Amino acid sequence: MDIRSVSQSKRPQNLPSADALILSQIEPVVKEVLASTPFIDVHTHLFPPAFGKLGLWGIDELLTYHYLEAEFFRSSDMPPELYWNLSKRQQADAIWQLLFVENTPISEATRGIIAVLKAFDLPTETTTLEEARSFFQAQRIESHVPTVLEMAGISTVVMTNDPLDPDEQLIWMNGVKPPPQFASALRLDRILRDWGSNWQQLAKQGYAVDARASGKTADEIRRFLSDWYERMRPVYMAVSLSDSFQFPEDTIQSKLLAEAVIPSCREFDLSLSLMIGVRRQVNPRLRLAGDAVGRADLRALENLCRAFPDNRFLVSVLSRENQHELCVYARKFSNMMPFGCWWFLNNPSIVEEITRERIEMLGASFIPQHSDARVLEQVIYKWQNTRTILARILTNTYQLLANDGRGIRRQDIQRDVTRFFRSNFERWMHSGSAGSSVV
Ligand code: RAT
Ligand code: ZN
Repeated sequence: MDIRSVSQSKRPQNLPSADALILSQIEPVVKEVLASTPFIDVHTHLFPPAFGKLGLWGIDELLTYHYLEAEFFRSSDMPPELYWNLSKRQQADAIWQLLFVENTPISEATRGIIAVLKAFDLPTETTTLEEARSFFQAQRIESHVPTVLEMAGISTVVMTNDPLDPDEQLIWMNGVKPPPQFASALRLDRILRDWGSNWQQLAKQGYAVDARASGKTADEIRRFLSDWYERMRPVYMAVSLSDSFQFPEDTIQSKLLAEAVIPSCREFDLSLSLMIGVRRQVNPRLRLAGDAVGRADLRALENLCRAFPDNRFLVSVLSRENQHELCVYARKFSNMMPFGCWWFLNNPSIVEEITRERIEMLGASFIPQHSDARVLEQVIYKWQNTRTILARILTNTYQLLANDGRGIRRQDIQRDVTRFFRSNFERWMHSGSAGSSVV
């Protein structure tokens, strides 16, 4: 129906106003708004140039992404032990040869490589990687980073910052400050998931903690978090949790969460990001590619959101089977913000399903996606794919609404897209001083 074909004078009161888009205009406007709105990438593993070797970029890193290594081991006869003994360049060559030359790169992760090569006008069908290697070698990382962020349409990436990673610790201790495009996130996996192997690191740094997390341990972890808050100025704290995560329970993890991390988040007005459902190292031979997924019991999340109404939780769940429950909990607890289609979910068919479900249940009150990029240039294909899927979903959503009788204006679309990819996150960062670092 051409909504604008009804003239003003004859227009009954319940018809949409004259500045509404006609149905066929919705798709181009949605695409244009998605393309012109700079997004915030709320969870990545990227680092700015000042963090040196921690920041991964270029063709060899792209090809040895653990998503591709997992696919390589499916099609190769090479035992993982042999692969790990190769140099990075040899590994990249082996992956290129097997997944791109001897096979058609039809999986999501392999298509991503093709899209990145294409974005830089590099050959996508050669047998060797020489041209791509020369191109990346010729780039200066300081100017390459802003170019890539611009190509991906993102203004800011949130890093993953582990205060107990020895290499990263040194950088922060030396007073290196990330530029405003790189917001930090204080990652707590070593403390919350493996206290037994990590408490001594804190003890060596002068915090009065012990293996059983007794006595002053919780207070001392709060002192540790306060020191790292000052150093990193994070926009949130974060932890990934297994599918067996429970709260409350009689464990060190539960105690440290309730007595150290959650009170610290309140103290610094930071949200806590919970990424639930990963089963680490089901196949250790594959290293980073050896993690899997399990369905979690989201009553733990219910208990957290109810017990700590003054805390804010950003939540991503890895299992497809947990997605609907997550939406239901988001309707019950406004202190919880679902975000992203994480890791094994970041495939067009699943992103489409989850995002439609979230829109139907939550309107625009969630953060549809993050990239989880580990290698700089990945943001190009990951955000390209997100924009393509979102264009389809939003067009359909607005067309349904227009058919229901509500006129759709460009500013409605802009308001929703801004909310999804910027302001939901900015508002979630609240009034905390660090929030201002997200630009
Ligand atoms: O997606 C990934 O690269 C995973 O290996 C994990 O890093 C995950 O995203 C995480 O942050 O734990
Ligand atoms: Zn991640």
